[in-house]
Amino acid sequence: MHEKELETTIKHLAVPGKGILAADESPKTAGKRLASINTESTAETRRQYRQMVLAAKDMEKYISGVILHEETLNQKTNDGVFFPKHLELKGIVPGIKVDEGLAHFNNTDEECTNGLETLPLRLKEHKKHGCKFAKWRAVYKISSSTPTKEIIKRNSEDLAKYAKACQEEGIVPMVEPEVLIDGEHSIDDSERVTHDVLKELFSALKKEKVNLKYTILKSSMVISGKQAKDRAGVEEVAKRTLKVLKATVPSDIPSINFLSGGQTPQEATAHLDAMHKLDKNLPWYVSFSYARALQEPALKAWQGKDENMHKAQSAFVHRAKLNSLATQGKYSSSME
Ligand code: 5MM
Repeated sequence: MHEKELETTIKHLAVPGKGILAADESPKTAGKRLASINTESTAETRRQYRQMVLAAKDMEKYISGVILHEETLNQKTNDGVFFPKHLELKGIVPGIKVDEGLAHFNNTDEECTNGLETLPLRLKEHKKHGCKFAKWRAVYKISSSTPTKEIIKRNSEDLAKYAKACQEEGIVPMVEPEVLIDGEHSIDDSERVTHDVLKELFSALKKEKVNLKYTILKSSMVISGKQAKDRAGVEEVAKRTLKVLKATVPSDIPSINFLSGGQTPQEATAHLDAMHKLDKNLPWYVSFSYARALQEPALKAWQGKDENMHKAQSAFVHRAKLNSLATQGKYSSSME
């Protein structure tokens, strides 16, 4: 294993007061984001979208790493610099999403993640582009019959195999088991499922001999379903999330970076902040790896127009700053 390399990457990612930006939307998802501002999705408009966010002045004060999509690796900033190089020059670690999306599991409605077969080859290529960490996402839908034990086992094994392959290439794996927020489920259901998913994940990582010291967990929060009637408040989400993490995540894990998963930007910041207000002695660094919760306000301000670029970039950096404050328990809604 490339211990020194992995250790350096962790040191540059898990920086107090900073978090990770997920800018790895597939062309399909990026298309939905662009459609929301009436902008056609082409390789060029997606490049402009990345430019808007990644060239924002001062983002490096709050962002330690960025997860990119493969398409972005070969695109350049307005100044003609490849995006991974541009990030590196700002002192930000470039990362890459390496899963190849979702597929039906055993002819059921549950989903597993594609991409393991071609992974070793792709990791070598991404490394040449300067990527130092990689992300793989597994998803779980909560319903009266899901997730099943079988899908939890399969996804955990795949996440472990992926993580092992990354470490063998000197790339830090970011393992992302996402328990979806969609649905009417209660926070109790979310707690139970998140607990089971994380327990199985860490058992699979152990079996595969993945070194946890060089692994980042990208987790969802324990939260009521988006359509649930009595949704739990901020304190409750923070309390339950920390309860599950403490019961399942070994302290060897250096950093836990949450996904926002459909929470509003304000909710995602408030939840992270509440965790830090509740407990000042967490065994891991606890931060963010948001996509929507960091980029949504900027996207709205931008509207695909050059003349709005500055305003949009300010909105993005403001959001990043509020989340940075949240990692220190210093956020307040009056700062919005
Ligand atoms: C869950 O999605 C990840 C975090 O984003 P949010 O904070 O918005 O929930 C995100 O990294 C996601 O994996 C990428 O955007 C890629 O998604 P698609 O669906 O395009 O593969």
